[in-house]
Amino acid sequence: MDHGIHFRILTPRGRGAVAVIELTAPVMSILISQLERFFVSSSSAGLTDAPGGRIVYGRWGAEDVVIVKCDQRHSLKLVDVAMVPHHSTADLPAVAEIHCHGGVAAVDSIIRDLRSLPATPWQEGLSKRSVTEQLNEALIRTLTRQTATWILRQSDGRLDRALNRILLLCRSPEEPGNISSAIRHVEELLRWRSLAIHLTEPFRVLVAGPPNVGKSSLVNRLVGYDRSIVYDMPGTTRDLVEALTVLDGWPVLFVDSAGLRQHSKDTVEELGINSVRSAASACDCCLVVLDSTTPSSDATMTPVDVEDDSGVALAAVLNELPVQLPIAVLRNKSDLNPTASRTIAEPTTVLVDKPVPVFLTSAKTGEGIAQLSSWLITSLIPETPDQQQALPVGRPMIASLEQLAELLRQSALDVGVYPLLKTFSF
Ligand SMILES: Nc1nc2c(ncn2[C@@H]2O[C@H](COP(=O)(O)OP(=O)(O)O)[C@@H](O)[C@H]2O)c(=O)[nH]1
Ligand SMILES: [Mg+2]
Repeated sequence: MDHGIHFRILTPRGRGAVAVIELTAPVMSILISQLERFFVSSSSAGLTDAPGGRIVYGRWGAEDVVIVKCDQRHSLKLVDVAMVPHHSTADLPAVAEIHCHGGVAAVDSIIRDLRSLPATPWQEGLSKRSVTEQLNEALIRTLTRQTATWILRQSDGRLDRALNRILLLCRSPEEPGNISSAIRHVEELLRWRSLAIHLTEPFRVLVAGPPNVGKSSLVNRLVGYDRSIVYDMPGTTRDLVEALTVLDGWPVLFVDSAGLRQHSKDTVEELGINSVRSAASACDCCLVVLDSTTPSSDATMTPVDVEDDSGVALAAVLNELPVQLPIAVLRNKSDLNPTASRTIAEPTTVLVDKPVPVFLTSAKTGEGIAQLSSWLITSLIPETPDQQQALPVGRPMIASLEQLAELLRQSALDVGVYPLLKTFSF
């Protein structure tokens, strides 16, 4: 007889109000003794005294949870009733449910604890998530109607078929051409990696530049509502750091570099560079804002001279950006500068060692904002697939495909492909 506790997550992964983890064990006393290693009941009566079906409030580490001891008959749904017509309820496992906060972090920390229990087999079959489940999770996390439509299209079977085709080719690696064909199919899915990631996560646009040039005002303009707090006094920014909007059906999150300062309790020197480094490496695009009325934005300026609003030299911020990342310079406050040339400025190489486009903008009048928005969209999504294209959905699937591509390229099929393929569970 299996004496272990089995558990599985009943609710879809992703954001939700409540997540439910179901546990089973041969008898309730085993289940309770293991649960009580982590669970502290809020009332004097613990789990042992609680009648079946009643909820027991308490803490699980840092999490508020409730635990429900379920009636044994509840577990009938766990087994195929038709297969066990002669079982008495005494043969059925004891069942309890943990109800916790519906975010991924709470569930992960409880699962980590459960996994640490001795003799607790993790039921791989239940933890594995099917393509359908992964698509459902993506639908929960997705932010716009357009991205939801892309995800829904995947559930017409095309993604299953695309993954199955790869699986079949990998099963017979000795057949001539199978490996190269599998690589081609994996690459065809991964070609849309960036777009696919942003079906469930917004594009991140870093807005950098010295204080008081109009970064917060521009972000407000771009998102169409007042998100950041705008101050007249330089250096007094108490900006909210992030503002989410939808551009052309895609979710876009603007991240104001001024806010990076607030995240750090370090001194300004240390501050900074770490927060800047992580913000810069995680962004998909960078807008460098300068004040078109001050000499600092003319062509003689070098970024070494200018301090970013995060407190770090602008040059250092720009140096942290991945090489291929789209960058644009915004010469803002054009309304105060009626003599500025209205023709689109030549790309400049002053700030970084590649030519980047320059936009003359005004957060006040809106000049240049439409052009900037369309540049943003074409830079973030240079190409869209045709509607029939299968797309990988969710970071776990994308990561598995990347690993698979690597293994296939090394022709290391025997080593790791089979366990890896199982993670798709199709
Ligand atoms: N005339 C004009 N003023 C602007 C423009 N953009 C920002 N400002 C003003 O410049 C000051 C600083 O703006 P803010 O957005 O807080 O700059 P930040 O420090 O870069 O975030 C505020 O008084 C804004 O009203 C603009 O395009 N035109
Ligand atoms: Mg600001």
